[in-house]
Amino acid sequence: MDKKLSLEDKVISEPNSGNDLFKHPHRRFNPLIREWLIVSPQRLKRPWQGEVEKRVEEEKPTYDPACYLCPGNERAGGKQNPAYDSIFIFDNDYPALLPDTPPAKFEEQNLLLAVSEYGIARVICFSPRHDLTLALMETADLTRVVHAWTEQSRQLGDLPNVGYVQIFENRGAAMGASNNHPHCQIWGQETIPNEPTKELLAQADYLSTHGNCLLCDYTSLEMRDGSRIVCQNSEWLVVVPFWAIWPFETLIISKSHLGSLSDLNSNQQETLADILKRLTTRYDNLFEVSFPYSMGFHQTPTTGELYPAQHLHAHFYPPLLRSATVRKFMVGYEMLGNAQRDITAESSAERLRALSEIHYHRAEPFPT
Ligand code: H2U
Ligand code: ZN
Repeated sequence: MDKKLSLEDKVISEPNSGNDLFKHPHRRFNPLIREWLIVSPQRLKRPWQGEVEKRVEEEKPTYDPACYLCPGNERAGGKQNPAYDSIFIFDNDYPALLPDTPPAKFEEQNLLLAVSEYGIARVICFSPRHDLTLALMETADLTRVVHAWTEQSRQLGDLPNVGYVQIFENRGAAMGASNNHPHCQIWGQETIPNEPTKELLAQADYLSTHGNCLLCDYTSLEMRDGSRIVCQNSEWLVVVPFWAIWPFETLIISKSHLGSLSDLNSNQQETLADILKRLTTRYDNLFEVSFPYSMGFHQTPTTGELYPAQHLHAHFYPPLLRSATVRKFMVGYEMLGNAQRDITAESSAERLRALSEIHYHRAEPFPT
């Protein structure tokens, strides 16, 4: 090759067309954050000699006397949990952000910049049962979790100093979760964090250029195409996004143009619970292990401004790659260049789609 080809010089290909773009190294664009990633499907043939973690799945008790989050137990900070029987919400004993932060700012030569940040951090325990996960909870109980998310989003978002509410769950030691008890965190903070900021700008630009919502258009496209769909119900679509970075990354998108969890009606709350259970069950069934992930919702900021382009969605970022013991690391090229994946989004979606929605723990044993 004696000159660099421009994007215009490259042959336009249809997905699965004769020129096999998706079988060779290629770049894909993430329109939500306007960043590229590299897809290298040919690398799946390489041998693996890296770390192999032992898969140890010990039976968990329904109540753990040593757990900081189980009902009736004393927490690390010395407070005692009530004997709760459903959802339990408390202010984080070790919050990253504090409500009594004095406002202050520091700047030097446009090179050093620091600004105080106000915030409130809470923990939401999903269930009194230590041994459960979203996948193992009943849909009715999951609906109560969704209801707590909507109520907390509304409550924190209504506070005068809160401009953004971030809900997230770290599940499993592989993702740094400090506790096995089913729980998530919710932070209400003054400013909009980096990831939603990138998405909000991209969605606003898309709306002003195309006159439509980015994720409404993307939802229609994926529903027409079908190759990246994992599962869906009347209100929610789950896809491995075209631009997924993590091997089995998924995006849950509301089929209606809603901005926030606090906009959900009761049917949308119930159907969100249904789709969460179905997706997390598929994840667990993939390698027959309690699947680790970080997940969270991106919703409308509560700064008081209008964000008509913002479309409610949840990201699931699971690290497992080819088994219960081999995970993807975001290191090397990814720290210094950009994200890269081997398995294509379409093949990940195909594998997730083929899995049962009956959890392997709950499945009937095979007849012998
Ligand atoms: P993670 O599993 O995502 O780390 O969330 C657990 C949170 O629970 C963590 O932020 C808090 C930690 O500060 N926590 C308490 O507030 N009290 C405790 O007794 C234990 C953990
Ligand atoms: Zn517990």
